[in-house]
Amino acid sequence: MWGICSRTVVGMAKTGGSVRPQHLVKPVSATRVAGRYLSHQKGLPCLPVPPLQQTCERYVTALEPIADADELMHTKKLVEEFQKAGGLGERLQKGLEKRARSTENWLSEWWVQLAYLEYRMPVVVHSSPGLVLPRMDFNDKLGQIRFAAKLIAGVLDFKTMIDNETLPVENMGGKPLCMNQYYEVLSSCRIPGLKRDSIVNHAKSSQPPKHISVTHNFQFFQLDVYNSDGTPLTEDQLRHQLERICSASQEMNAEPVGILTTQHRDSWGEAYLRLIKDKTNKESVAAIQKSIFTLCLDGATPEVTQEMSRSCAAVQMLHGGGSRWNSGNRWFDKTLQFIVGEDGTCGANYEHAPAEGPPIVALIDHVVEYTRKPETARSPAASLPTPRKLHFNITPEIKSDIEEAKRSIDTLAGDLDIKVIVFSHFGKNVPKAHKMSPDAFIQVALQLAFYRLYRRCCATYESASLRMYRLGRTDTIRSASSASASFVKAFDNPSTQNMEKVDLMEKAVKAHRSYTNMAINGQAIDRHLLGLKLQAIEEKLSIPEIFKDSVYTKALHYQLSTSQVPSKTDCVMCFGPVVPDGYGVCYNPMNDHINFAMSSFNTCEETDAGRLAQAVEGALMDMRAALERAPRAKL
Ligand code: COA
Ligand code: HC5
Repeated sequence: MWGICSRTVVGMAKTGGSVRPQHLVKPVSATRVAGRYLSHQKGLPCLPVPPLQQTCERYVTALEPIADADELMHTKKLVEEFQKAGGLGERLQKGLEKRARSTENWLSEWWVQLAYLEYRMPVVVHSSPGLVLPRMDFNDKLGQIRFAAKLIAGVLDFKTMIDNETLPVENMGGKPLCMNQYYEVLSSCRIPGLKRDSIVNHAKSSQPPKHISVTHNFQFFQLDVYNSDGTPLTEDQLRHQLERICSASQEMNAEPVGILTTQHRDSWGEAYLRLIKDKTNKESVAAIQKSIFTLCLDGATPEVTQEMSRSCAAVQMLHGGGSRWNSGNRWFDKTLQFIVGEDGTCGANYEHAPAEGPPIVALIDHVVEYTRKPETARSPAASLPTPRKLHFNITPEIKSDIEEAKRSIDTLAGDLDIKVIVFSHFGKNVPKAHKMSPDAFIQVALQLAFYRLYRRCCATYESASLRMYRLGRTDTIRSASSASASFVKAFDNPSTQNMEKVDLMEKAVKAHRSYTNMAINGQAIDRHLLGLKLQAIEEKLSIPEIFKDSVYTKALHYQLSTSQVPSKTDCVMCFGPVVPDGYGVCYNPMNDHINFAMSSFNTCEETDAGRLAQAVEGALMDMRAALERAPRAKL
């Protein structure tokens, strides 16, 4: 029944004759289309373990554009040693295959631990993405509250589909996708620990939460969003409740307890224990953690020119602008925070550990569509219970933790440079007309832009979805290939004929698309190599030399960390660089334009988000011009 990984299913509980992961067990309610989710999940294939020789070969090939000849020769020797018959590689491969037979997904749990819960940098900028929605049509407190009420109603509308298991199953290239991540994003929260964090998901408890948390002027509230009969509050009821929250939090000098969540995880882990020593604080924190999501009703943001307004909104969504602005009006551990400003700005920030961007974007697309519909039922609001203010007792110790967190977030906010651009000359339409994959076209343009700035190629990461497999997360598309290197080197060379440029472009685009196909089919190299390394640790064996090699470190030093996140709504997503001297690049290709958010750190003199943005625009334009100059027959 469970395909190739059916032998032992760990962490499973029996429910009505079938098995599901323990953490997904939910009581079956009368409204739920019982088992729909489960039977879909059961039909999904398990993530394969690629053949060892294939990964070794592909690893060496992937190094070609980023390692020099000597490095490559040395690495080739290490790889040969690793993969030889009876060697360490074979032993680890067998261990990994065994793990794959005894788990639902050999990678997912390792990945969540390593990429997120054991990663100790602040979640802010370093891990949690921001999402900027188009500016909405309001400009004052009343408009902010009205919109926020609609937004809550829209999320609850989406939640009904989650609760009833009636979400339409998504697919990629006609193949159904794993839907598990949708069940992880609401009512969940990250909890800081001393060495590693954890995630709690209250949606799976016997009494799932009925409230959201709201923050305004750095003060937190618990707002029940369901009536006692289980029906969600209507928009006018929600509006009334939000008004009550705003009136009860007029004080402007409240201690910004939420700013603690912006800290380095080890520091926050320690401060957390100090914070929850107090019973009131513990209860307040628990109410936030349990809430369905957090709504941040933001205060003012810096005044900027029209041209800068999208970049400024990206800052607001990514880190809140520092302690002087809205960074304290957050609980960054919360999986999902919606952010609504007074000036029509709105968007979200999400803690990445439980899910990738696409399910969050699908939820937000639904919410935006919902907010555009006229208001439906109206109900009397007078008898609703007062939203509960979540109090915090601030001891001198906690006060000093807050001050330290303020200093750190201000440094981080000051260091981050972010540039949002709308590339308006074309979108997916142009590459499609030239029979090229739009995503590959954009990635090749990024390679050209980087080469033009630095005269070299760099290790480049693009997220590929593994959701074709049960509990699948991501693998890496290595966008710097030998084909892209040949293209970028030839493109600005005056002796290269246009025909040759176009030919090299087509080859680079094809190479990228073929790497993408490999990755989404579970045959890329990065997660497999990681798995082999972790298997060595698990079996208490020595770490293979290929992982101690400086080239391996170089291959993982992603100066370009990129991700395509498409959406129906014309929005832009953003995240920080993953290395101090790198760029974060998130893009949303629409039919006739492309939204980009580029980030870099000011402390690195070599990087500049604005310069990269300009270079990408130039690269896209020049690539189109080359295509248009080529004779039609060629296309
Ligand atoms: N000629 C004409 N059209 C083409 C084409 C070609 N040679 N190749 C592709 N297209 C079309 C596709 O049919 C598709 O059409 P649509 O707009 O009607 O859907 C469109 O162009 C886009 O395809 P492409 O640009 O190749 O990209 P993709 O949609 O397959 O996406 C990835 C590629 C890597 C982004 C995707 O596979 C993926 O993994 N996405 C998830 C990434 C993710 O999780 N990000 C967030 C991480 S938190
Ligand atoms: C709102 C969606 C933002 C996208 C976030 C994203 O792409 O995260 C990547 C996840 C992964 O596993 O590839 C990581 N990255 C930001 C470092 C590219």
